[in-house]
Amino acid sequence: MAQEDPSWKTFFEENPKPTNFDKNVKLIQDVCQHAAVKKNRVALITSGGTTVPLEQNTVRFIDNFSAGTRGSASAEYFLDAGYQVIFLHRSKSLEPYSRHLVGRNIFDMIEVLPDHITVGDKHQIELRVVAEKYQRHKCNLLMISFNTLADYLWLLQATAQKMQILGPLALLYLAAAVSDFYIPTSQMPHHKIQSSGGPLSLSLQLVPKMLAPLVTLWAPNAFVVSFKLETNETLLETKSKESLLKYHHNVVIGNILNSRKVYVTLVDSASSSAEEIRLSASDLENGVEIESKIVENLKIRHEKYYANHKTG
Ligand code: PAZ
Repeated sequence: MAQEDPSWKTFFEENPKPTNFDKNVKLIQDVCQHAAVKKNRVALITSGGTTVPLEQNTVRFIDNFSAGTRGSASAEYFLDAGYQVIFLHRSKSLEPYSRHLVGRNIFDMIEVLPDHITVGDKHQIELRVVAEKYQRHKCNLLMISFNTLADYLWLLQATAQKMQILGPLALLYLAAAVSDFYIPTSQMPHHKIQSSGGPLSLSLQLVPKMLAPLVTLWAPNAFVVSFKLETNETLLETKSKESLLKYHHNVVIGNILNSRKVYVTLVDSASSSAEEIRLSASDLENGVEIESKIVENLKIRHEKYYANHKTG
């Protein structure tokens, strides 16, 4: 009997590519080829939540809580650490550098003078700090956006495949909150669901686990870091370890929904117990972000991984 396609292949057969896919993949390919020649490290950071449309002409969709805080902050720290960054993010979620201005009214920060406008005195220093960092790093930052789960998975697959050329110089940091459930395109109504049809029942399919082909086929030599989100702390370490055992990648970072900004655990295949990163009271007072510590930790792990790959 002929072997059936694995479910991840079927997913890509059944769900069309996003618009601008080829153009975005070309941009990603250029970054990877250039970095491979220069032997630069490249981090793919995925960030924000995926939507699950209920209709093909989408009026309604299922979404999740993720704002892209983790991904956008981490992108800045990876850039500071010397990485080139591909920032694969949910459209309109937080982005590196501009995140510092979210919720602020730009018109309250500028002064309008007779022949030009300028930044008001009160905001000069804070804007200068962020603007200088942005100017310094923007040539090493490629931002690609997605909306739906299918858009995200198409772009994830293509980016991982293009990063293969980088071997162990590639680091994948999968912080996006990706839906586990979806409605295949063939089962979605074409037009807006009408309330005249009565109460709505939805039947969602399981999304195939893409970490398996990612680790074994798409980017087999990359350093892969996944995130595990739980709401029940007692499950966190077990679930993180299970994920590592199942997919054989490099690090799983566990976090709890309500404490994710101050506490994470890292598990890897080499150590039997989890390493904790927790912000102290003085870190919080000084505005230290947990992502700075996560990236510092991963940079060291990635350096070791790269050195081992080269020698052996
Ligand atoms: O985007 P955010 O900063 O609000 O949240 C970050 C996060 C909790 C989505 C991330 O740290 C994470 O755990 N991502 C993986 C989620 C999962 O699919 O298990």
